[in-house]
Amino acid sequence: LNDRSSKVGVIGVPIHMGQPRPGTEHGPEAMREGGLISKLEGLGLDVEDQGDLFLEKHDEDIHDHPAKNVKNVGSASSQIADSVYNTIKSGRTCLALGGDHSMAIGSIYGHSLAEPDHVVIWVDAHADINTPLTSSSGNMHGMPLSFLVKEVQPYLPDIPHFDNIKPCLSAKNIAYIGLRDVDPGERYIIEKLGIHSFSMTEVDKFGIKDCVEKALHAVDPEGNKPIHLSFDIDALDPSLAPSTGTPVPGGLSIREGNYIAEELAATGRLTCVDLAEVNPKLGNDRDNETTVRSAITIIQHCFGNRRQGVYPKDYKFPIP
Ligand code: 4U7
Ligand code: MN
Ligand code: MN
Ligand code: MN
Repeated sequence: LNDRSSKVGVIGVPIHMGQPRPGTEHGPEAMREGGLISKLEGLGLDVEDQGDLFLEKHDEDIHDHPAKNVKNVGSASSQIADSVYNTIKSGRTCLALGGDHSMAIGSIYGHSLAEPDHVVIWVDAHADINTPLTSSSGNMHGMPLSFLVKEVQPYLPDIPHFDNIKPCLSAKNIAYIGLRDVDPGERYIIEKLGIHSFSMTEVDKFGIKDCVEKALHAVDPEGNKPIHLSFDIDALDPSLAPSTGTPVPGGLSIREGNYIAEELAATGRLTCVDLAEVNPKLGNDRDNETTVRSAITIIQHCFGNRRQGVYPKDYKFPIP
C-alpha cells in the first residue's frame, strides 16, 4: 500500500444529475484550471490524469420513482465504479474529482471491488444517507450511503438501473466528520445502526485532533484497512467554499480540513479520495477562486503536503 501513495490516478467525474443545480459537471475542470495537477506533481508524485469520464446520458429518465434521475445516476455509477476499480488495481491512489456527491456510489463501490475490506471517512455538512423514502428532495446526492450500507438495504424500495451496484459497507466501517444538517430519517438511521458520527458539535467539544483520532479508531481499531475519504466541499464553512449547491453555515475551517487530510495521508492507507460538490456556476469569480483554492489545498494535504513543509523524493539541495 505504501508504494501506492506516490502514484496518483486522477479521474474527473462530471456528474450533475444527483442534484438540480447545473454546474457540478464543471467541478473537475475548475480544479484542473486551478493548477491541481501541477501542484500534485510539485509534491513529487507520479500523476496520471485520466481526464473526465464520458458519462452516458439518458434523455428519457424515470419519472415515477421517489429518487430523481435514477437511470442517469445508475449508469454513471457503474462507469465510475469501473474506472475507480481499474485505477486502484493499477497500483495508484485514486483521486476522483466531482461532480455532485452521488459520485460516491460508484467510487466507493469500485474501491470495494479492489479492496473489499475498506473503510470510509465521510466529511460533509450532510449525512447523505437518505433513502428514496426519507428524502424530502429526491436528490440522489443526499442518498449515496443508503445504497452502499448493507444494514440499510431492507428499507430501500427497488431502485431500477442499480443492478451493477452492490451494498459493500457495514455501518461500523463509516465515520462522519463535520455534520450540521442532518434530516430526521438520517438521524434515525445513524442512531439505529450506531454509525460513528463527529458532528460540528463534537468538533467544537473535543477539537479536530480527537475527532480524527476517534473516527479512525472507530472504523478500524486495528489500523490496517484501506481508507476511502469522501470529502464534500460543503463540509468547509461557506466562507471558504461558497460555490457549492447546499452550503450550511458553521463549517470546518481550512485548518481543520487540512488536518483531517494530513492525518489520513499519514496513515499510508488512503487509497481513494473523492472531492465532491464544487460548482463553479454558483457565485461570482471570487467565490469560485476561493472554493477551488480550498478544494486544492485539501487535496494537496491528502497527497503528502504537510504544513511543516515538505520536499519531493528527488529533491536536489542546491550546493555552490
Ligand atoms: B450533499 C438534503 F434535505 N439532506 O437530502 C437532501 F437537506 O452531497 C441535502 O451532502 C443533501 O451536498 C445534500 O436533499 C447532499 C436536504
Ligand atoms: Mn454536503
Ligand atoms: Mn455530500
Ligand atoms: Mn452540497
